[in-house]
Amino acid sequence: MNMQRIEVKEGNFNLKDYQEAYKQFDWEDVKKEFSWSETGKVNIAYEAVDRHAENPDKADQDALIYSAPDREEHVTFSQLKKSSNQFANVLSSHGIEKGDRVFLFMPRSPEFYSAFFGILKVGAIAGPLFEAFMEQAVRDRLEDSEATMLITTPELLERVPYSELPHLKQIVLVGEDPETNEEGFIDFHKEMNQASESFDMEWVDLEDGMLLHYTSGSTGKPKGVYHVHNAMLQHYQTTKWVLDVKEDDVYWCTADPGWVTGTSYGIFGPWLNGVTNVIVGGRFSPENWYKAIQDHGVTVWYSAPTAFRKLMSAGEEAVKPFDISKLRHIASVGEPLNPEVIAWGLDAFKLRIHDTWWMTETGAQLICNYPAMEMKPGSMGKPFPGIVASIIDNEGNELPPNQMGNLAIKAPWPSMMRAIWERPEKFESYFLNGWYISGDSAYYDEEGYFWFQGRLDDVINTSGERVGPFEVESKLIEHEAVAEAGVIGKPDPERGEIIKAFITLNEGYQESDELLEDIRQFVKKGLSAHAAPRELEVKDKIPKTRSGKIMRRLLKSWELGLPTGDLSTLDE
Ligand code: 6R9
Repeated sequence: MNMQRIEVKEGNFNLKDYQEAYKQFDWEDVKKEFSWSETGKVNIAYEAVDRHAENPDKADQDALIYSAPDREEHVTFSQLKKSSNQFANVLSSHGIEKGDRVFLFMPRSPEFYSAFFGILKVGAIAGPLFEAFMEQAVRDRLEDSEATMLITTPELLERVPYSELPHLKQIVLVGEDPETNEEGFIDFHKEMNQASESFDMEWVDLEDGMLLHYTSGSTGKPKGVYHVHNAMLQHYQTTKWVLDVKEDDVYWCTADPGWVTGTSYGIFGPWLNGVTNVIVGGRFSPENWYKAIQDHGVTVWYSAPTAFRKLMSAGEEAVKPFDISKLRHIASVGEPLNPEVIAWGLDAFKLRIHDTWWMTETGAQLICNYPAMEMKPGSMGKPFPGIVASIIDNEGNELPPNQMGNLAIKAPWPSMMRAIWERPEKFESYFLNGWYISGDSAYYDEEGYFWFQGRLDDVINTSGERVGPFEVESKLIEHEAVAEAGVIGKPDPERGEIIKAFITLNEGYQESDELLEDIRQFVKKGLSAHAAPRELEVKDKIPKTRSGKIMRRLLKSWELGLPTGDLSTLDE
């Protein structure tokens, strides 16, 4: 790799001195950006949609560009205000009130966003689900949240065991001609057509609930991460400074709203900033994605390492036929961003890919690379102003630079989860000495850059050396034959654990003993002898979650023949 650091460029966050900006920052100042700091009336739907619809300069700007193989639609802020009002009226007429849980189980579409904001406008709590969930995953989430209403499509209804969910009283069907004779079924289009376009918004408290995101740990059932309207402060400010949006940008976040990235930055971040938001339906392919960037003139793009790696493996040839010259800023989240991917981005797009670190529980970005900051490839960057991050030991003491430990954040911050649904003891277990414990292991260097090592459960201890799977995976994919890699520790009587790597090969490469040995030597020379995988196995696919995370615990269960635990978030 040729670059240790990559130089800065201009951005919204232009205060030359990060330390100074960090010291001066105050969340109280961000409040002044919102009208509720004067009126006292709060609803995130107002700030994201209605506020722009009421502004003559913005009302007719596209809020949404929806683009799927069979459908393309532009929705202005004014139209989104009206359609979400209509849905809020539908909800009200069926008795949905503040605090009720209303879940969405449907593909992204203009209807999805009208429904989503309709839910928020009545003060209810939205629960978005991945459309690919199967019955058990849907059941677990609706049961735990005691959701009273579900919005879904006739096609997906067969995966909803509604007769076995006593709290679920009503189902809204979004479809061409849904059969809604059964009691409790509501025809979305029919009722929307009859509903008024004006609605008296339910003004709520900053600390009132707006979102329930279910997330799976390595063990046990998925947990409901509960977020409140106050999160808007951080959605707004991080989108402005880290994703660097400006009013005339065309922004594309590739994440599904079933994943927190698809709500915090696929919905709230761009719209709180009044930016045109592109939503692309259909399947991933390098051609479809580059075409979307070209056709809609995308300027700011937020995606995930798994996608960038796929694009990288398709090669620079795949991007050549498309004009993506409007693109000016790229960011990444969900997994560590391999330095190799950053180097490739500099070649293929002539742009830096900015890594950002955060979690479902944190609600918004916490540790980031900013346009106006020097980047060290492989580092997730520095804490956002207003955020105190550190590395602590298991007793809650802060560690000095360059020591691996628990990545922790001083609680609270605006977008922090406020509860785990109905599980107060689980919520408490996240905190130690006033620190939120992320479950990730990391260290920071003398210059305050944070370096991700792995989920704590994933860190490998081989002959007394702690090895983060990420650095081994990153080195592996630098090898020309390797497309993707997942690395685990495999119990070994002599060494505690040995490193086992699962890899997929790039097109044109055949598995052979020589090739595997070559890859091993490549890691040994490039990283260290103790980090070189003792075992290498070629797979067709590396198992990943729907948000693109390598499921190392699944690789491990397979390897050891152990039960696989909750697999609801496993991608097909
Ligand atoms: C937003 C999101 C959270 C976990 C997190 C960490 C991993 C996310 C990362 C990253 C390294 C990054 N993660 N971003 N690891 N570098 N930039 O992904 O939320 O789905 O809850 O996952 O993802 O392990 O703890 P969520």
